[in-house]
Amino acid sequence: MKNNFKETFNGTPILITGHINPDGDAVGSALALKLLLDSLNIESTVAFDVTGELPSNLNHLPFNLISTPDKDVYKTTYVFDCGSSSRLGKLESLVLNSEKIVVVDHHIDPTFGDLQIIDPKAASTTQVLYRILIEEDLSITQEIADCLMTGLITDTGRFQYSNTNSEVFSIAADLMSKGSNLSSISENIYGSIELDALKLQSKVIERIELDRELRFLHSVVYQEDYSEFKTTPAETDFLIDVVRLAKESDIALLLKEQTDGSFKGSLRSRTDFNVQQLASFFDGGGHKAASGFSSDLSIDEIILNIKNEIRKQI
Ligand SMILES: [Mn+2]
Repeated sequence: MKNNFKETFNGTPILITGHINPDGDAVGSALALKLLLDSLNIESTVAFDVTGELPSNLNHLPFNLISTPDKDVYKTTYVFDCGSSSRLGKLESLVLNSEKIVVVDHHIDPTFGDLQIIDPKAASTTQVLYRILIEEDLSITQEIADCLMTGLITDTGRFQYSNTNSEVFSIAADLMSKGSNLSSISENIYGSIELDALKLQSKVIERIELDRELRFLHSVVYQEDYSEFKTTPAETDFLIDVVRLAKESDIALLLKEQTDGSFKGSLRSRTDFNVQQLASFFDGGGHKAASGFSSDLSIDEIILNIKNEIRKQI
């Protein structure tokens, strides 16, 4: 299947973006395209709606290429790893105003975009982008390979989640042959955490509550934790991976209080249980094994609703 992706490069000016507070997959795919367009001498702007700073464990990526939009209208906008336009945050109207929106993603059924290159079965958006680059005979430099590898590593949880299939390893192998440094990227993403953020981990573990019957557990990070532990939300993405470790649970939830008192929830499943359905109860989204949502409800109400939804599924 030909997507004629290359032809879309003609519609300048170009904006490249992804979901609000982008993760390794969103930033990785956006910067991979930026590097490619730079190498072809095609001007483009990469921008995201970010609360605070991007996580430092992704700073092996060329963050210096990220800027702010300086035009009122872009002819072509590329959107990565973003299933719904509301997840673009404050860039939403700018994106929707552009003449052509190209959505590259692995979420189910994106609700927007003129050209959608989607594979919900792909482990990461960078996997979908990799296929396009190969198909269109576009060159993958070492820097681009590092960007693509980052999305592959983060969205498969270091090649461990159930979305890790043989194609993922084939792509990783090819990216390594193109010079991508798997071990140093993995070290930056997973092997090094700010000491202050690490200390907060003990508090979050202490707060874990387990429902043995539902095999569901949850914990919470409050706003005041960030000041007490001198850290920021961007440095605490790893906490859900700690919370989900408990053997007694199949479904894990970490709630993070936002500045306005609402909560952001990260959900993980270690079985066939589909946490995306839990997230969609709150109009959130994601994948079967990892999803997220936002809610204005209290913690107790959120937990109550989640438990009810779990009971419906099991
Ligand atoms: Mn993704």
